[in-house]
Amino acid sequence: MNVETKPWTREEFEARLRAKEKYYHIQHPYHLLMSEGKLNRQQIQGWVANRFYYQVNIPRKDAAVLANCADRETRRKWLQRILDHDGSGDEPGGIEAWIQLGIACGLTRDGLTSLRGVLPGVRFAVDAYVNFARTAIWQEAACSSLTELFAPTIHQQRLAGWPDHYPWIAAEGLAYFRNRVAQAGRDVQHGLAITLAYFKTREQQERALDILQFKLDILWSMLDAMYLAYIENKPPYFNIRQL
Ligand code: AHQ
Repeated sequence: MNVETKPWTREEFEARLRAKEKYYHIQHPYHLLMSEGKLNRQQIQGWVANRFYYQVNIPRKDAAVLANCADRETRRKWLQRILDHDGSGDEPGGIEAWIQLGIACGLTRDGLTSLRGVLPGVRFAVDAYVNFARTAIWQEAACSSLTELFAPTIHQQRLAGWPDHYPWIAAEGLAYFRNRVAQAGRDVQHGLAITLAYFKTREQQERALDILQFKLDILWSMLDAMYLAYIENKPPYFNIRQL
């Protein structure tokens, strides 16, 4: 078997997955401005309103994974992701926490849930993620969630920086980020175990890296749309004279 077709060891495969961190959206100019405290109120509100579309679609993405998965043990674990976002029992869940973030940023519950502010480019990227989870085999959808390998850092960066950079946002609004650090860590252990166990041949391992890059592209493209609209002030049709 020549070098180009020999499967990577489990350790090498995991290292190559983790090496994709350099493409994570923490490096996107929008996020860099955010972490430096350089976004104004409207630019923060725009980000929160657009990311809300991503958040409300995560449980639907995860329900698609469940629907495609015949393995009861996997479903029992994967189900927790839906409960984390939709809430269960007395737990209001992550979608409610994101609404609280929006309210802390000066948005309204109705404004957020109406999805009126969602940019076309954000909608296309998020819908591509949900549709991928609906049509791919569940192991490939599980692999696409591995961008969360890199998520704890980005949530911790917000928790550390926002109080100083954006003192106008009430501290309780940051609860989503606080809850997500631990949840992301737990979810990613499960997603990584599935990925390292399923993608065995070199061709499959290369496919896994392509799937992770596809998801990184989704996160990056969302911020591209927001950058054009809220930093460059060139939202869709900005140059079309309104009759
Ligand atoms: O808040 C986030 C979240 O709930 C999820 C679920 C997970 C998935 O299944 O793809 N990915 C994800 C992410 C969340 N927050 C993003 C952020 O930057 O706040 C990061 C994102 C991810 O890394 O995929």
